[in-house]
Amino acid sequence: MPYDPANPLAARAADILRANDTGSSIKAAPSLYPHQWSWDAAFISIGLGHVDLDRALAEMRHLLQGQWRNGMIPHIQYNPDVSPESYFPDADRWGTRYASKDAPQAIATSGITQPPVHAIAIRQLIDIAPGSRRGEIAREFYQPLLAWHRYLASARDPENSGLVTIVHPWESGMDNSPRWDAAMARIDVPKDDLPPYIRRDLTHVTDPSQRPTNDDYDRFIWILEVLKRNNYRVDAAYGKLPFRVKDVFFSAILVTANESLMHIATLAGAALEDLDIIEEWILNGRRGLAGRWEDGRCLDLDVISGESIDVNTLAAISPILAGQVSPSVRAAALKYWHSEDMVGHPYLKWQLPPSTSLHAPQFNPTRYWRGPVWPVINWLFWYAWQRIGEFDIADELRRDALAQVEYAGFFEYMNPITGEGLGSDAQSWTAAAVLDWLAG
Ligand code: 9WN
Repeated sequence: MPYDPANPLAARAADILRANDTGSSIKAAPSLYPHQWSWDAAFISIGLGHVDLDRALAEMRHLLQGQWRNGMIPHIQYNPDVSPESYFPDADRWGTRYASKDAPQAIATSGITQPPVHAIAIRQLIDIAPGSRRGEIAREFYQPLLAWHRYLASARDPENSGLVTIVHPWESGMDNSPRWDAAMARIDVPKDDLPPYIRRDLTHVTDPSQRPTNDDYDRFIWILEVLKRNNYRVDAAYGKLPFRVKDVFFSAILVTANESLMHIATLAGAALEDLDIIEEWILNGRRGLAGRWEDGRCLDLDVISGESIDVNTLAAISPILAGQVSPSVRAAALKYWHSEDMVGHPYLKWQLPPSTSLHAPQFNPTRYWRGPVWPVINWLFWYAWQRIGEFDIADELRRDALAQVEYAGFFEYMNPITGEGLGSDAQSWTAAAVLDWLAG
């Protein structure tokens, strides 16, 4: 079903994307996030494709202009027209063009990355494009996406485990999740060696308790500093980096993205050797995830301590994002999903997954990634349940997720108990998720 401007929710969603469009790229949110974020751009393109396919493709093209020579897609591409005072860390703080030979010189970017939703987005855009354009789109995006996935399979997996190592909590996309607490607590920030900074995020939210704490921020900025002093060479400096985690959520998205890449490769007429490589990445990723199951949950691995990260969050069922789940994985995921840790908790306003279990000691209904429901994450799990054939769950999820946005507005995240909208209003990826739900 194409975009229907007569549907008021769809029309509001499209208006948000239009209002956040700077002409060259779409801000992740009007004031809190005034630049182009990597996985936001991919989600935005998925929703925007229903309204304007060419604008959605242009969004991905713009993002890829900032791709590094080593294949990495940086997590932020800075808009040169936006004041450096509107977001911290600003482009100068990263200083990527001076510190790294791999970074683009003419475009300012951050020096870390985010989950690889991009091939999924391009595949979705190919699916809605007219048949006559599909090959052309595949050919345009195939090589950059292949280079991106190759970077993740090599620089980010020196162990060849099939799992991606993230080197900063921001790379996970779930930046302040309690999954990172133990690894973060170990980082002792040398305050006299941390160049001073001013947080800008707190000026854009009504209540600072919805955002990370100052101690968290010191650590976020200290890891940035260490990466910069190592010229953003994650491969060369791997053993020295203070935060290294095999992130199962990121790794599961990569498997799905590799399946999308396989489709794009085929349409683009890629060489057979390429298809073999992508197939091996998929199998290796699934093997890696299979090895992370403990007591019915799939757990991240703290590479530095060698320990599993035992926290009840939605990431525990990440392997369903990787598709083709075995009967035992499906059963474990279904059990966890319906349990009180997830959508089965009686206090929930809607049956939507909280980012952290209400039973977890770290649960906080209003703080960033520590409890709230994120519409964009609902979209990902809706997509995942459909892919593995759990259509009833997917339908219920879509219905409740739309009801939540109708109730709260297009917020970045919502209180799972009261339904109150939190973080940024007019968040682009929330609008995009709604557009895709209403189209499908
Ligand atoms: C840091 C833009 C981004 C999302 C992340 C979300 C939040 C940034 C921040 O906003 O992170 O990258 O400043 O808190 O956690 O997933 O991409 O929407």
